[in-house]
Amino acid sequence: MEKIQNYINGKLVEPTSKTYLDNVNPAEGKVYSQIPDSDKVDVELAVTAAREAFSEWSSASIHFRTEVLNRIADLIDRDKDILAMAESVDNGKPVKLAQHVDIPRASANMRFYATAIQHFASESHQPDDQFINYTSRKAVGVAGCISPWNLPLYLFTWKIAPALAAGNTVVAKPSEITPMTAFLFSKLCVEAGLPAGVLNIVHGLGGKAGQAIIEHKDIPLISFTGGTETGKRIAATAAPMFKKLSLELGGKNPNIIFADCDFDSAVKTSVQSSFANQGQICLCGSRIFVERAIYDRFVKEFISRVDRLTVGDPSVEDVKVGAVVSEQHMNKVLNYIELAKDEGGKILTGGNQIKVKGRCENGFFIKPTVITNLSYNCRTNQEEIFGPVVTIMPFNKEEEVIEYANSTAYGLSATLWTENLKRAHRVSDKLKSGIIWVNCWLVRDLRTPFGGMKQSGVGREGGWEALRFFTEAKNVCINVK
Ligand code: TXE
Repeated sequence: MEKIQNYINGKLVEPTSKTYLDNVNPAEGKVYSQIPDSDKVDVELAVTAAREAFSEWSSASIHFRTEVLNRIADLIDRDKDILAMAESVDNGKPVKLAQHVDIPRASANMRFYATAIQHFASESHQPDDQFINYTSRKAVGVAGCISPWNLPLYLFTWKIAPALAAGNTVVAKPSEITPMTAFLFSKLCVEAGLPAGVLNIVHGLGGKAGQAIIEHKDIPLISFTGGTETGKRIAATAAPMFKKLSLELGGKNPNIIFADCDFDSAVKTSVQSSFANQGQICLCGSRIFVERAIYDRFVKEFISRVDRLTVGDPSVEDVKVGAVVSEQHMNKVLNYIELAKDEGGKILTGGNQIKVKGRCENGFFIKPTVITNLSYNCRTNQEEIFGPVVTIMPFNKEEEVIEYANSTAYGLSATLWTENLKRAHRVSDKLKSGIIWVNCWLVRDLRTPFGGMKQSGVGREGGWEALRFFTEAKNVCINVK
């Protein structure tokens, strides 16, 4: 059985404790590899390597850093099918989704920041002809990057790329639930000639290896994506240490459909935004609000399309919905379906685990589920479920749906369907979400600020925001007279 290794100081090494955790293939419900159960000793080795590599990497030319990051992107492209299959086996997502989204976007992350750093300017200000201010933005030091299991390599590189491009060195920990592509990625970094110690990957549990990264005194900045509860714990550790924090957390995103929408486009895209990646994307639209005039027609067409989604073996070409990421997560999602029933919800389709024949008979599959007849402020409509489960309800007036949409503790993204331009701007302006899509979903431009409001996060990733996060600004004012 394959044993994943840590990547420390340019070498693939076993955990100092020599202890490992089981890594489960969620589509088969079977252990298929082992991951290092790393601890603070391993983190210390990683931080030492990163600290020692910092001076050379941060003072290397931008051109050199661009070259190395682009070489890594080239190798991701070369090995895209291997990486996609590994992502699918580790996470349970359809291999086609990994091939078309996860892996290409991991490569795009590396390429984007490899060149963005070449255009990342700082400022100068001259209040009069006596003083000149210039702002220098330089790498901070050893960055701690912690990523989740839903888009493993995509979100892993989303943090590492800007951190490295800006000249930091990194100690990264992928989720212990989906470690495989980070391990394969570390091999590509060795092949690309990334200098030793610039990137260090420590595998293991959040509360052990992850916590050791968060609390390490020589890691001054932390970039985290994961659950809101974990984000709270990380902030509690990091804040008294005055660490710079970027927290990309959960969401409970509204998908608002007005009667004047492009109906076919709205219903087709709503199936995607509800169930892509088994609903395990923080940007999924898990609360659907439909204007009453088209509610019955929309529900009928939406359910008919949802029922046609093939759920099954993620390695099979036309499967749209694979396994959810773990047995524990499957049970969490199934418990929420039971809660919905207790709260008066009516299951329009799905609502149960399904047994898939063949090699996946022991896998963790949930039928895409649509629930109605719930109040907008019940727990099912307020808490992040993060699975193939959406609620749907009608609304009458614009003000009413804006209140519903803004009613949760989250504020990550929202989707809006209307052909009325004024309404698009008016409603977008009132929605408390960091990212809003109008008549589309998951269109990503890496230059745009990415992140949520309220309990969906702190700070912004993406574009210049990420490079600003991973650099420290210093302003120098010179008297030239
Ligand atoms: O994420 P966790 P989980 C939501 C979703 C999901 C919930 C929990 O609702 O059900 O979060 O998911 C590491 N110090 N999202 O439990 O625990 C952990 O090892 C340092 C939304 O999988 O937040 C992993 O690498 N690190 C989210 C990473 O944090 C710690 C995507 C995420 O794990 C740690 C994923 C600690 N104390 C889940 N505890 C999104 N916004 O996309 C854990 N970790």
